[in-house]
Amino acid sequence: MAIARPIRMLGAACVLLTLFLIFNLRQSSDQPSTKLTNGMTRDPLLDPTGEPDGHLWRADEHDYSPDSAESARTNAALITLVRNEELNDLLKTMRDLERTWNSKFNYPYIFFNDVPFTEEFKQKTRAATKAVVQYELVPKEHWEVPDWINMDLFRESAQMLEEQNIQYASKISYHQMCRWNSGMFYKHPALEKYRYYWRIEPKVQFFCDVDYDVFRYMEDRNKTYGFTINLYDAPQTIATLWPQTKKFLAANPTYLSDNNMWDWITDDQARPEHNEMANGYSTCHFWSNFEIGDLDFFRGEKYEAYFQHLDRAGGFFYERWGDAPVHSLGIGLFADSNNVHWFRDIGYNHIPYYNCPNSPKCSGCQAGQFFGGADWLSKEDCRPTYFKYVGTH
Ligand SMILES: Nc1nc2c(ncn2[C@@H]2O[C@H](COP(=O)(O)OP(=O)(O)OP(=O)(O)O)[C@@H](O)[C@H]2O)c(=O)[nH]1
Ligand SMILES: [Mg+2]
Repeated sequence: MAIARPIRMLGAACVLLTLFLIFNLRQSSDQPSTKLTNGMTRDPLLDPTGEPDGHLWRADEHDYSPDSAESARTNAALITLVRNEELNDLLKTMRDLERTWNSKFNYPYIFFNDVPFTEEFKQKTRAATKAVVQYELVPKEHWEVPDWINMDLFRESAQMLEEQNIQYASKISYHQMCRWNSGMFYKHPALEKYRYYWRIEPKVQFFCDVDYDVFRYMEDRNKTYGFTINLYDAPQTIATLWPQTKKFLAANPTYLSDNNMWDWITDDQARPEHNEMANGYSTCHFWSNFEIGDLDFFRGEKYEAYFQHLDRAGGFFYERWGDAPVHSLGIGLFADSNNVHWFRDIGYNHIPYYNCPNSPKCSGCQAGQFFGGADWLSKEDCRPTYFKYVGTH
């Protein structure tokens, strides 16, 4: 019996619709959460990710025992500014990092605090690792609000930021923390003998086994800075950071690196409204709750002069300049971009963003997932702009 033409048409339409739905479902499961732009249609973290090329230092080929005076460790430390109340979140982080990396290499931990650590904090963090652990008080003069800051002006500005829903705007300790992380941490005497640091925060997660010495990697390749996540900032918090930076550059034109990241810093295509509100700065930055860096860069003449200029300008208090955009501008302007490395193989999360590679060494995160939570978070991804202008190295 012949099937009526309208029924045939309906059948064909159903087949086409089903194929269309299958195609779309596959696309969205290939790319779980990120809307990439700038000509990038696929998250590079979906491609199989291995270790970096070249010689790597491994724990089974060298002496990395915790107390060895002759160990293969280079002069580097894991550093954390942390409050006593965050002990449990920090212990979780330490467990992750020990499991995936540090139980093999035993780099020392240095914990910093603006008040003394409790005995419980010391006892429990010591029990979480075989590595040496050190507890340091932040010197008062590194933490206190500088005397040129007008506290009435601070309160007024904080109020205005609060009205724009800027988190922690009136929390003075948050501003102090951002300033310390921007321009003070590398001046702490406990870091004097070290060249490299890896910054760790309570509550962050590590997902992938890393089987080589990342500090030796930095040293052998002459890397200045390593990151995992690249984001946009809230432009209201940094309205005058770029104008102040340009002022500093005008007075110190020779500081600019020949191979800098100017186009990433000043991009006005991907999010024009961000660039406008931040007066010429894209607001793109390395998310500094994870960073592996060369202290010699931060202690160097250029970055230190830059920090002094910013500190005098007052934006750590009158706005809410974060250490992430400040480090990023410093690195992006004064370092050689070939010496900045994306640690794509280090699976990482600080709520709500992820760096999650496609690798059998990882578990607990979804390859290519950039955020956890509401869809609008995908807008905060600045990696496409970074990859476009700087690269995926
Ligand atoms: N000792 C001490 N550590 C602090 C203080 N404020 C922040 N920190 C630490 O500084 C780091 C950054 O602070 P967070 O509160 O995590 O700031 P954030 O990452 O911008 O904010 P969240 O999104 O809430 O995590 C963390 O390691 C904190 O433990 C403080 O007043 N004293
Ligand atoms: Mg945090």
